[in-house]
Amino acid sequence: MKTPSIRSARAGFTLLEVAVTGLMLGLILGAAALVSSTGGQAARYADLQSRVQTKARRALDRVVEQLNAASQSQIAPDPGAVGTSTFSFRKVASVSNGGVVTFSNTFRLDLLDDDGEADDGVDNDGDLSIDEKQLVLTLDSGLASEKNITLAHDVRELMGTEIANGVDDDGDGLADEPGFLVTRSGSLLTLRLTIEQSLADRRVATTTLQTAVLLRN
Ligand SMILES: [Ca+2]
Ligand SMILES: [Ca+2]
Ligand SMILES: [Ca+2]
Ligand SMILES: [Ca+2]
Repeated sequence: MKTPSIRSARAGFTLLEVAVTGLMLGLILGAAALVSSTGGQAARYADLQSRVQTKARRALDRVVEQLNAASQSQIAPDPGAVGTSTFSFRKVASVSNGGVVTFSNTFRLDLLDDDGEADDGVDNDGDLSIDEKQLVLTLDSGLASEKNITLAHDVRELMGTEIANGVDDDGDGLADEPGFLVTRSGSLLTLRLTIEQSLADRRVATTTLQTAVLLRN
């Protein structure tokens, strides 16, 4: 009488063990998939942050390279303390023994609508950024040889954490300043640039960098 009941109980445990094992396996696989998916998203975001930082650094490096030897007397309009994101400049090309200075052709920096984007409060190109800009350098401005070079795409419409509200959100003394801004104090130009891009899941990577250039007389 004992044997069948033990066998039956034994068979019962086996089925229960199978069920528990199956459940645990399911949970483990589910957790692993979740970790893998979360890890993938985190990696994609870290990659985007890295690319946005690199893009901002390279763009500012190129602007600084172009402004090397720019003359303080040849910047128009004068950025002053309020700043500007669009200006022309000329570099000191040579200085004669008698002190006569000659200047280069005119360069210009412009903050223009990014490719496929219009300044209309809407994300026209579907990249989740609204009214983003591109920073464009013009060589030989006003001449037949004039040439445009884009130094950076995905420039945020406004600097850093600024939103269009007439208020200075980031506390730098300027309200609603653009995502690329140059100010001047004495012979020192200060340049700031914000690059921003989003992932499809709407996570946003933003980098704001600042650098300075010493102008020639
Ligand atoms: Ca856009
Ligand atoms: Ca737009
Ligand atoms: Ca501000
Ligand atoms: Ca603001």
